[in-house]
Amino acid sequence: MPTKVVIGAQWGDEGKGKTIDILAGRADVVVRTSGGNNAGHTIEANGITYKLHLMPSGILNPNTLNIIGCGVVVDPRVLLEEIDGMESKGISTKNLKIDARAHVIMPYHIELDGLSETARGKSDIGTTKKGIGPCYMDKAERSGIRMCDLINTNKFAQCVRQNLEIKNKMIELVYGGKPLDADAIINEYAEYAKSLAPYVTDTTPILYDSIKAGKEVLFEGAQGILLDIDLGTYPYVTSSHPISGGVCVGSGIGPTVIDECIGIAKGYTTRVGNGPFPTELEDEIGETIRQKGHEFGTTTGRPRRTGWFDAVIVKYAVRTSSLTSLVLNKIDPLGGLDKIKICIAYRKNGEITTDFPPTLEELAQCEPVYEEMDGWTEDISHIKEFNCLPAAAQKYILRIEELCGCPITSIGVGPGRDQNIDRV
Ligand code: 2SA
Ligand code: GDP
Ligand code: MG
Repeated sequence: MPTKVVIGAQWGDEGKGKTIDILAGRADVVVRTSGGNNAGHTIEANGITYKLHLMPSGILNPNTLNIIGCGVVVDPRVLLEEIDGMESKGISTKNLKIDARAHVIMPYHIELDGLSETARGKSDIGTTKKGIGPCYMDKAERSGIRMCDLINTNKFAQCVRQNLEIKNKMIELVYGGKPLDADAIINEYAEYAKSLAPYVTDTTPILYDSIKAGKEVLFEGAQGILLDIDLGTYPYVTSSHPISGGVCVGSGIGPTVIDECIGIAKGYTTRVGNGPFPTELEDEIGETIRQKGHEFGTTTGRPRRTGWFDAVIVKYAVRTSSLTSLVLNKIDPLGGLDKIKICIAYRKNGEITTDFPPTLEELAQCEPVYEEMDGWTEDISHIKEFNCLPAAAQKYILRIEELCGCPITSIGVGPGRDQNIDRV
C-alpha cells in the first residue's frame, strides 16, 4: 500500500472511521492532519465499539505508528481521556506521537466558542462548541499556544497570563461572560503537560523517513469537504481543511508523495449543524433514514439532518480533492424504501448545472433535479459480493459512480469491519 489519503466527500460522518480502521490494519503509519475533538469516528472491532475523537484510528493495531500532525488542534483533557480509555481496554498507546507544533485548545477557546454562538442567535453556525474555531483563530492571529509550549512550564504560564488578559476582556466586556482564572488553568494544564510530554515530538522527520523507506502511510481525514474553510459552504464550515490538500499542511509533507486519495461518501447525505442542504428531507423518509442509519452525532449526540444522495456534491469532492476512488458506505439503511431519489444536477435560474456553486446566495437559487430509482426490500447487511446485491441496489450504486465520475471500489452494508463489498 502506498501513501493514501482518506477524506469525507460530503459533510462528514460518512463512515471514514470504519474504512480507515480497515486500511490502518495494513498501514505502518496513520496520521491525523486537521480538526480536533469536533471529529467523531466510530469503529466496531471484536464486538467492542470505540468512539475516537482525537486519537488516530490506527491505534487498535499494535504495530501501527499513530501521528497527530501539526494541523490538528488538541484538547489535552480530551486526549488524555481517550488515552486512558484505550489503556483501560488493554490497547497500548505507546505508538502515539503528537507534533510539537500542534495547537492546544484552551478553556477560553471553549468558553468563547459557546459565547459567540449564543451571540449569533439564529444565525449561529451550529458548532460542536469544542473551542475549535477560537483555537484556529489564535493560530492565525499568532497568539496560539502549541504543544511545545504546553510542556515548557515557564513559557506556558507566561502565555496563559498574557492571552487571558485579552480573552477575559472579550469574555466579560464583549459577551458578558465570567472571566477565567489564570492560576487554575496553569495548574490544571501542568498535570496534562506531565502526562502528554512523552508523546510530544517533531513528527515530520519520522513521517519523512517512513515515506522514504516505502512504509505504508495513511492520512486520516476528519469532517468532510463541504466543511472546508475555503471550499465548503462558508461560513457554515469548520475552521480547518478537510479536503485532501489539507493533509500536506497538516502533517508537513508535499503533494508529490501522495499516491491515492480515497473519498468516503454514504448512500444518502447528512449534515450536522446549520447551513444549506439542497436535498434535505424534513419528512417521514428523512426520519426513517435517520433512525435506520443511527444518524446521531458521535461527539455531541445531535440528530443529523438527512437527505437524498447529492451527486453534485460528491462530484465536487472528486474534483476539489482529486479523488482516485470512492467508498460508498451505508447503502443498507436505504433498504425498504419503495423509491430512492438521486440528485443528479441543480436547476439554477432555469439552467441545469452539475457544478457546486461557490456562494450561499447561488446555492439558495439551486433546486435539486432528481432521478427516481427503484428501492429494494432485501436485507443486504450480510452480502459480500457486488453481484449478489439486489439488482436495484446494483443499479443505484452504478448510477452514483457514473454521475460522480469516480470508481466506487468498496460498498458499506453495515457498521462492522467486515460488512463491506470490495470491487477491486
Ligand atoms: P466546529 O465545532 O467549529 O468544527 O463546527 C463547525 C461546523 O462543522 C461541523 N462539524 C461536524 N459535522 C459533522 N460531524 C462532525 N463531527 C461529529 C461526529 C459531530 C457531532 O463525527 O459525529 O458529534 O455532533 C463535525 N464536527 C464539526 C459542525 O456541525 C458545524 O457545522
Ligand atoms: P466518520 O466521522 O466519517 O468516521 O463517521 P461516524 O463514525 O461519525 O459515523 C458513521 C456511523 O455509521 C458510525 O456509527 C459507523 O459505525 C456507521 N457505519 C459505517 N459504515 C456503515 C455502513 O456501511 N452501514 C451502516 N449501517 N453503518 C455504517
Ligand atoms: Mg463523525
